[in-house]
Amino acid sequence: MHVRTSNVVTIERHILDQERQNPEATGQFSRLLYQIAYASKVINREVRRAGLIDILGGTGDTNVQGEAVQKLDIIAQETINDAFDHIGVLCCMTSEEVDDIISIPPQFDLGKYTLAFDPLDGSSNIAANVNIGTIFSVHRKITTGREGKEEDLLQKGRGQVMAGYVMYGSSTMMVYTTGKGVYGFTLEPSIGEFLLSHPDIRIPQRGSIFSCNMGNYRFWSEGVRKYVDDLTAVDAERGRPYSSRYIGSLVADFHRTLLYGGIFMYPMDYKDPKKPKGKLRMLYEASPMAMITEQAGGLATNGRDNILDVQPKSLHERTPLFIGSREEVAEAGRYIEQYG
Ligand code: P6P
Repeated sequence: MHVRTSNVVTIERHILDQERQNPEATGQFSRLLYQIAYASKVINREVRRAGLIDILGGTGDTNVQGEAVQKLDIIAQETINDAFDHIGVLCCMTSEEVDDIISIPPQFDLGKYTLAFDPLDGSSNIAANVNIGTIFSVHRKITTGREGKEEDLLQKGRGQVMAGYVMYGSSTMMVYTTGKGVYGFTLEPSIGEFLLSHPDIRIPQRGSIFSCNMGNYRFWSEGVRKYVDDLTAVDAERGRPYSSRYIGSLVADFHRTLLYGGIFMYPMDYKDPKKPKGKLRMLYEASPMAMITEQAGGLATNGRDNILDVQPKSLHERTPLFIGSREEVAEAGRYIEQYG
């Protein structure tokens, strides 16, 4: 049956509709989103082929996090870098895969936005065919002069003008917000278009699932342990015990939390003295996911402060993360306030 195209909203049509509603739109957001959609289609193709051609397995290199780098990480990094460096919208970028600030090559025009991205989060799961993802965060340039500086990247999450992720899984989805609600698009591979599938994502105020790596339980603070003990108590009246779901890929665990509700936690743990603030990174993991969550009616904290109000001090800094339904994240905060 032929579907009338007037009922189908492609991401391009959605972006144009958003632009029409925003009189001072300059088209720079549109170009950013087009390129994100383009880059994610290229990465999607490589991810899907990973099982078929020999690009699985590490490069033998390690990234700034000291983590083994999978070849797909490099492909994703280069795909995003090459999709954005020439479009005249960005003044600089930062990526999980690159130690220092990424400047725009001199032959290209400079723009008034910055891009922070994790090109392929969860890549350690690639060989197991687990959902992985690209996470992105956009801020306006705040310093004088044409070149982007670290200060333009080290902004509080509340200043983001766009945040989103692409999840490569049973279907490939893009979820993003520009501060006017959260929209989900599903890739229709037969036509290579992202089609609007979730027009207004809202997270339940309370859920019934908690998501964290229980293997770290003994390394968490007393407050976090007491909260997890509460979630796993036998107390039907309070909806306990919660179900536990954890796949170890932030985009997959977050996406489920956003749609079903509940809480995702990566607390600080005392297991690794090199990571006193937990494992997840502020600029291109916690901050964009926090904007999406708040736009969907949820909450994200570091256990004490709203993630969006924390001033980042370095490009690859880590942060504890409690994110999801407002009621659970607030509950976790009360246990941490009372017990540390
Ligand atoms: P752990 C993947 O390596 C990642 O950065 C996130 O995608 C994920 O949430 C987390 O690490 C999983 O960490 O310590 O539970 O394996």
